[in-house]
Order: sequence, then C-alpha cells, then structure tokens
Amino acid sequence: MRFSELKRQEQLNSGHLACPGCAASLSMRHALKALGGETVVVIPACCWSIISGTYPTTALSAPILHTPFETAASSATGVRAALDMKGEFNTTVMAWAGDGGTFDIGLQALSGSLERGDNIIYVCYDNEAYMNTGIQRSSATPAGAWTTTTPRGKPIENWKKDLFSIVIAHSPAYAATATIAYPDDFYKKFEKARSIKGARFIHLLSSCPPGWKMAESDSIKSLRFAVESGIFPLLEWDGKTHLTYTPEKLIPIAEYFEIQGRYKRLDKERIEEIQRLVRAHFEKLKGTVA
Ligand SMILES: Cc1ncc(C[n+]2csc(CCOP(=O)(O)OP(=O)(O)O)c2C)c(N)n1
Ligand code: SF4
Ligand SMILES: [Mg+2]
Repeated sequence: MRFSELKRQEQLNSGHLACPGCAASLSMRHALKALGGETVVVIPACCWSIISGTYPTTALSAPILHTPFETAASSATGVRAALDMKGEFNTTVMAWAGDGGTFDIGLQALSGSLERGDNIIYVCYDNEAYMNTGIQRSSATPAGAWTTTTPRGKPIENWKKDLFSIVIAHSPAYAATATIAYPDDFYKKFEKARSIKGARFIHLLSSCPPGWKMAESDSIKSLRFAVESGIFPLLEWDGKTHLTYTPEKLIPIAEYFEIQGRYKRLDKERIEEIQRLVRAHFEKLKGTVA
C-alpha cells in the first residue's frame, strides 16, 4: 500500500516530548502505522525514553517496555517469549533503539538475538550521536561531523561503523535501511518486516535538528539529501543486498553538509575527500548488488 493511501490508526498521540523537526518521532508514528495491529515497543535509554512521556502519561497507544541501555534486543526477546507462552503469536515485538544503544552498548545483545534468530523486529533510529545526553560521539557519527566530545578543530576522522554489514553477517530473516523522507519505501519495508518471521532489522537514518545544528524546517530535506548524495543508500537484504532506490545522478555531498552546522568546520579538501569515498562506495554498491 502507498503511504498516501494509508488510513490506519494513529498510535503516536499529541503531547509527545520530541523537539520540533525530530525525525525519530515521525519515524515511530509511521512505523507503528505500517506495522498495524498489536505491537509492543521495547525502548532502551535514548531520546525516545523521553519522547514517549513521563509515567503515568504516555504519548504512545502501543504498550512500551523501558529497558536498560544495553538490553533492547534481549528484553524484546523476553517479551516475545512471554507472548508466545500466552499464545499471543500475532502481536509484533519491536525493539526501538538509538545508534548509541545499537552500534555501541547494545551491539552484543543485538548480535546474540540475530544469531539465535529471535522473532523480533529491531529498529535502530540513527541520529548519529548520543543526543539525549548532549550530542556525544558514537561509532555511528560520520567522518567530518562535530559533536560535543569532538576535540576543537579536529572533526571526526573515522569512517562510520558499517552496521548493516555486521547485521547481515548474521543471516537474519530480513534487513533494510530506510528513512521517513522516502515514505513509500519506508512503509514497504516495515510491512515486509511484519510479514516475515524471525530476526528482522531496520536501520533508519533519523535527522535531529539540535544535534545536527540545523533548521527544523530542513530536517526532512537533510534525509533526502543523505540518500540523493549516496551517503545513506536505501537497501534491502533478503539473502542478497538490493538497492531499493537508485538516484539518477548523485548530488554533491557539499549540499548535504551545507544545511548542517555540524559540518561547518570542514575544509574544501576534506569535503572533496569524503565526496570521493562516498561516490566510490556507492558505485561499488551499484556494481555488486543487483
Ligand atoms: C549504562 C548507561 N550508560 C549511560 C546512560 C546515559 N544515557 C541515557 S540515554 C544516552 C544516549 C543514548 O544515545 P542513543 O542511543 O544514540 O539515542 P539518542 O539519545 O541519540 O536518541 C545515554 C548515554 C544510561 N542510561 N545507561
Ligand atoms: S535531541 Fe534530536 S533525536 Fe532527541 S528528541 Fe530532539 S530532535 Fe529528536
Ligand atoms: Mg543517537
């Protein structure tokens, strides 16, 4: 079903506590619509622990289990086991964690869950830093970006950890990357994940205006530019990796960087170097995936 035709029930209500322009809140809203029906959401420490509201109030209609930072995958596995014991096989269990909780501290639990083939959907909403605690660097922070733990005048050199490759090395039932800036692609992937049994993983790029030092009104545009520049390819893995969208012509990475203050200290040479690496990676991807 296309995004524009979807009239499913809202499960994210007004009164949530996200900043204006937060892609993580929009992504949750549409993920729950796409999954439809009964979904239990498991949330470790991250911005979403705050966005959902303070007990006893909550902005989500879906039940939430708040868990320690490193345990999203294992807690979701426990919820799945409990539901199975009760015979509630049609309820979906979705772990919803940030990049810090996935690329870093939760990676061991995620690996165990993928390796066991646990019947859960694990979503990482990746805003490329520890935003809830003040924009500290994670291993998802990309080369060239500023964070509050980046030494002055020294933008990050390391290339972002290739989590997608780590995940598919476990041979999950399904894996994909998506962003809410491409809603039809986003919906198809959540609906597909819902229809499959086993370990499923979705990596969402999720813009964060305060952390990316960007106008709220540019939030969705930044996600579009990430895809159109090739720095965040839209992928699907079902035994093989496929590009689900191929831009006709990649836009310059500088256009993606220009709207975000976190890249403002980059000099021309470094931008050109990142440009070369991103293009080479994208061309390789185009050549090696069908
Ligand atoms: C073991 C542990 N260490 C540190 C924290 C503090 N903490 C809470 S949220 C958070 C940042 C989470 O970052 P991320 O997973 O990227 O989600 P985001 O805040 O960016 O949405 C940290 C460091 C914690 N709750 N538990
Ligand atoms: S800090 Fe960023 S990720 Fe967190 S609620 Fe605000 S916009 Fe969303
Ligand atoms: Mg984060």
